[in-house]
Amino acid sequence: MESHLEHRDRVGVQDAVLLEDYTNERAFIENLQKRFKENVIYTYIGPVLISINPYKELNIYGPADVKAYENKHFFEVPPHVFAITDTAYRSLREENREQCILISGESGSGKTEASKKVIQYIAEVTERKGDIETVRDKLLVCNPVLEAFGNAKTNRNDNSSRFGKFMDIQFNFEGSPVGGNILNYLLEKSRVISQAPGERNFHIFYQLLEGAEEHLLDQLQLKRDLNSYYYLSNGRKSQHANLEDSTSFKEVERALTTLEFSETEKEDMFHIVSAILHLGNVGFTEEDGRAVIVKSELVDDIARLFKCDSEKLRLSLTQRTIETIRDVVTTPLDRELAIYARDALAKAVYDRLFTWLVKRINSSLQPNDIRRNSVIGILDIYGFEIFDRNSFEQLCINFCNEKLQQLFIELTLKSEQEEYEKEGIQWEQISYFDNTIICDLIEAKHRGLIAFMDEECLRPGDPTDLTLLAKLDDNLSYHEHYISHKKADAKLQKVMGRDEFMLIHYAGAVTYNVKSFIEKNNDLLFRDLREAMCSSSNNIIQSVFPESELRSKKRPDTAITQFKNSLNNLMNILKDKEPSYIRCIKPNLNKSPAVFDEEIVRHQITYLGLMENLRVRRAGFAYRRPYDLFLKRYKSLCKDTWPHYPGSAKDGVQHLVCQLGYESCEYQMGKTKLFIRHPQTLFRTEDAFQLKKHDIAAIIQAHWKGHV
Ligand code: AD9
Ligand code: MG
Repeated sequence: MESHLEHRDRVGVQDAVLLEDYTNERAFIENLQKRFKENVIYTYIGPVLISINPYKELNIYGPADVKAYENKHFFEVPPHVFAITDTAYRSLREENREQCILISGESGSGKTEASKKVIQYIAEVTERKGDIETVRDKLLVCNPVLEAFGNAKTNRNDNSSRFGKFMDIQFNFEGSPVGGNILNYLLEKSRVISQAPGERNFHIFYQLLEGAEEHLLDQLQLKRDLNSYYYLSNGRKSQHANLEDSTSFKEVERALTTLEFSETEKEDMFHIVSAILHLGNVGFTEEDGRAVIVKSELVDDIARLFKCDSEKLRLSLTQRTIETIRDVVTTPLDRELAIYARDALAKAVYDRLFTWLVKRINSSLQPNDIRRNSVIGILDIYGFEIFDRNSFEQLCINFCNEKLQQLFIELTLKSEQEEYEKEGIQWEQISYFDNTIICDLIEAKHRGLIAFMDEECLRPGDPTDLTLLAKLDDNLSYHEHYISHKKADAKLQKVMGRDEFMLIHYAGAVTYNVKSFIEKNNDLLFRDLREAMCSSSNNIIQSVFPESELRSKKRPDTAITQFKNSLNNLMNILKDKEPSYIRCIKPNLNKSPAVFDEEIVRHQITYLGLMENLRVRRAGFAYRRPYDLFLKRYKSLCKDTWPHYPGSAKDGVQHLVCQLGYESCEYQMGKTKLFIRHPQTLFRTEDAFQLKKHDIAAIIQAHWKGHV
C-alpha cells in the first residue's frame, strides 16, 4: 500500500499553504503539475479553489460524487467545486449569510463549466418537490439558451462566453431554490457583423440554420447554407456548422418551453435572428456619392421579418437626419457610411435582443413568493486579457478585473483579519499591494481615464481617436501607472505605437491601441434607424426600441460609463455577500488534455495574483481547524484523549498538542479553533496519525486472526 508520504510525493499537496516554501513559484507550479498528471484538477490556497481545465471528461461529477461532498466539512474531503458549493450553501442555510461564488480565469480556462457544476450541485442536493422542481428545471436550462445567444467559437475556446454574467439563485427559509435572476455584462456585439479567421458568429445563427424544421426556415426565408450569409462568412468560406448545432437547437427550443416562452415570443425571436442574417446581405453601390441599395427587394423581406415599415427601413439605410437647434437636415450616406449604418443596426438589434432575452428569462425565474429570500450569486466573467493588440473591449475587461481584484483583496484580507479578531488571536498587520491606485486612475470622477474619454467623445467639433489619446497623455502622464509614448523609455518606445498608451495593471503592463475608441464608446445608432425600429410591431423590437427613446433629448451614457456604472452596482451587490473564489487555469493553448505548459500556467498565476494570495494566507496561520474536528482526527495520538476525552474539545486539543510537542510559537488557541502557523507542524502530526492508523489496523487484524 502507498504510504502517506509516497502519496504526497505523487499527487502533491491539496492545499498550497502546505508547501514548504510558499514564496517559491516553481514549487507552486510543480505541485499543480503533479496533480494535473494524476487527473487531480483541484487544489486550494486556503479557502480559494484553483481549477485546472482537464480538457477531457473526468468521472468526478456523478451522483456518488455529489453524495461524497454533501454536508461534509471542507477539509475532510479532497478539493472540489462541489466542496466550495456545499460550504457556501451550508453557510447560507446555517448562518443565514448571503453568498457569492466568484469565478475568474482567462478564456477557455473552465469558468462556465465550473459555474454549471455549481448549479448542478445545488439542483441535486436541494429538495425535490412541486414548485421547486420547476425552478430547478428552469435554472438548469438557462445556460443552453444564454450560451446559444451569447457564446461563440473563438480561437481560444469552442464555446466561449462573449458576455459576463452574474446569476443569483434564491432560496427560501428551508433552503430550497425558489427563483433566480441574471445580470449580464457587455456582450461582444461586434461579433454579429464580423469574426476573426477561424472564429464563428454566435451559436444561434448556425443552430437555427442547421436545426430548424423546414417550415420554420421557409417562414424565415432562410436557406440551409451557411455560405449564403455574409455575416457568417465575411466574404470567406463560412466556418462549418458543428455536429452539435442541430441538436443544440432542439435543446434550446425545449429550454425555451421549460422557461415558458410563448409561441409568439419564440417566433418574434427567430424573426429577429433571421432578419439580422438577411441584413448582412444588403449590399450598396454608390452613385454621385450616394449609397444605393443593390437588391431593394431584400429590404422588403427584412422589413417583413422585423415587422417594420419597409420604406422607413430603406431610407434609414441610405440617409441620415440630424436635428439642430434651428432645423432638421437630411443628408444622404455614402457607401461606406451606409455599410456602417447597416452594421450598427445589426449590432444594436442583436445586443438589445440579448438583453431582452435575459430579462425574459428573469421574469420566468421570478419567485412566486416575494418574501425575502437568501441568495447565492455566481459570477462567471471574463478574465484579464493581454493580447498583442488590445482595444476598447480589453480596457473594459481589464478594468473589470481590476475592480474584482480590489474586492478580492478587501474581502479576503478583511475576512482573514476578522477571523483572527473573532477568535482572539494575536496577529500582525499583513502588507499587500493595494490596486486602488489603478482603479482610481481609470474611474476617478473628473480626473480618471473614463472621465477624459467621455469628455472627448462628447466634445463638439470633430474628436478623433488621436485627439483622445493626446488628451489622455496630457492629463494622465503624471500618474505612475500610465505610460504615454512620450514618457516611455527608448526600449519601450520601439514596441509602443504612436497611437497607443500603456497601463500598468496589477497583473502586468498592457498596451492599448486607441483605434475606434471614440466610435465604440459613443456607440451611436443613427436616429433614422431607431425611427425605423420604432415603427416595428414585433413585440420584442417594440419593447427594446421604445418611442420614448426618440423623444428623449438626453444623450445616453457612453459605453464605458454604462459599463462602469453596472460594475459599481455589481461591486455593491458582492460587498454584502460572503465570497468564495474559484480561480480557473488553462494548462495549454491547444485544448490538449495531456500537456501542462509551465510558461502558460505561470502567466495565469501572475494575472490571478495567486502567489500574493498564498503569501497573504501564509503571513498569518497556514492552518486552522475547529477543536472538535482536530480532536476527532488525532485523539489516538495521546493516551489522555483516546478513545474519548471527558472534558471540552478545547482542553482535549491542549493536552494533545502538548503531548505532540508543539512549541508555543508554533500555534495559538482561539475561541473555537486551533491555529497552526507552519504546515510542517501539521505534517508531523498527520504522519504520526497515519503510522498509528496503520498500527491500529494491524492490531485489529491480528486480533481477528486470533479469533479465527
Ligand atoms: V470563456 O472566458 O467563456 O472563453 P471559460 O468559460 O473559462 O472560457 P469553459 O468553461 O467554456 O471556459 O471551458 C472551455 C472548455 O474546456 C469546455 O467547453 C470543455 O470542453 C473544457 N472544460 C472546462 N472545464 C472542464 C471540466 N471541469 N471537465 C471537462 C472541461 N472539461
Ligand atoms: Mg465561459
